[in-house]
Amino acid sequence: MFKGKNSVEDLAICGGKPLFNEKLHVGRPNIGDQAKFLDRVKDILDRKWLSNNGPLVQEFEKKIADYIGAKHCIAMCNATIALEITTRALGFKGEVIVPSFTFVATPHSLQWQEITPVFCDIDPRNHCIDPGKIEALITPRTTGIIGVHLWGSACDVEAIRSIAKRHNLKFMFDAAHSFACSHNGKMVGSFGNAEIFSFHATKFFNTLEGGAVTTNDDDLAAKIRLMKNFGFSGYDSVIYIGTNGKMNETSAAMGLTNFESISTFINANKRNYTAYQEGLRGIPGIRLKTYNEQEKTNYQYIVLEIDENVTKISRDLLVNLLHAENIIARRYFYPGCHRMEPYKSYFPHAGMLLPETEKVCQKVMVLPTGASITPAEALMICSVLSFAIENASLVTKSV
Ligand code: T4K
Repeated sequence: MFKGKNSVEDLAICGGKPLFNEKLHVGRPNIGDQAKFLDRVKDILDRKWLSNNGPLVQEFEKKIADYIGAKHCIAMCNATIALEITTRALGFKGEVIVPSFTFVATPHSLQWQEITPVFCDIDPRNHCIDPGKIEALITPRTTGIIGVHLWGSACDVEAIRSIAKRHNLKFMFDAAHSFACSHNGKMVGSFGNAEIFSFHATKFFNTLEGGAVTTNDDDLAAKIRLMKNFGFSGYDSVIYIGTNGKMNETSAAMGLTNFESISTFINANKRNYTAYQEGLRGIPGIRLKTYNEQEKTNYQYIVLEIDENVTKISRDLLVNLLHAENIIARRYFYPGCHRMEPYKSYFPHAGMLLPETEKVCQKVMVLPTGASITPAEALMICSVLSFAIENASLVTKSV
């Protein structure tokens, strides 16, 4: 037991042999009916219409807009480009307030355009931007606010809306994690000036690579639609700086196919979430993120907070132990965007203004879920955690 000293592999509980023969990953793709997907791909090939607003992309956009109740959905090649295009279309410049506790794509989409991301601290209860800390960051150069709906929940939309209104700022949401989720009974997708979804392979609902912007603003939607196609307004006329943000037909085929299985995917996540709830109950020092059962959620991330004062074993050592058992837990979003380049060099003291972000970055661990994980596997993962914590003194001595 925990015999090794030098490498992650040496840490494995069962004498060097991992508990799972194959790696269990966070973000293993959910895949719907393969035959239906392949039929759609065959149609694409027969039709010889592969990209540039093809029929499947149009069908996909309509399905998504109807599902979330937004007026417009513009499908994109990924959420990062969708963020870049939307922030540009909204006229963001100067400074924009964003949380640092997010995937680095959120601030990168701004910095890519030489807009300064001003990092705001988070609310430790939901890991989302703390509206109470936004106003102190507003300067004459501030043009907007981006909230990030993390883990399948939503930010405090109402508080952000009223701050934006008071200061005449535009605001939007990075909803990469929160497709198929609701907030106060309304589907995420039509809050703020616009919302962005990611349909990357690792998201519970994927289009291989992909993303979308949704909005109720007709003018904004029209502008974004042109900007994702180089700014072309006709065959020979360009009216904006644009880029290539188009979703291709194969991605739309995957999206339409997976959309037909969306409740199966959510049920699998929920089933695993319930198993994790049961398996983690009573393990001291571990808190599983909770969801408001009155709202819709996708349960796509199993998010734990490790209180090292109680577990007596560090979050990082627990992650290493899990990896040794082929359980590829992740430390999203360690170490925080403000500790990554170029932000680390630009704002070396940012951490002093982000105490909650700093704490949460040291505590969070994300465990595997999705249709390829079974509740039995989830329970075994909990047993590994329980075993490691019960034997904390042995483990910490042996490494
Ligand atoms: N905003 C937020 C809040 C986001 O979380 C993200 C993306 C974005 C914006 C930008 O969205 P996109 O531009 O990507 O549409 C992964 C994803 O690549 C990224 O989309 C996601 N967030 C982020 C949270 O996770 P990494 O760097 O952790 O990826 P990677 O390659 O380590 O993959 C994660 C795990 O998934 C691996 O353990 C293996 C598994 N995997 C992955 C792929 C691609 C598979 O089993 N099969 C696969 O095909 O970023």
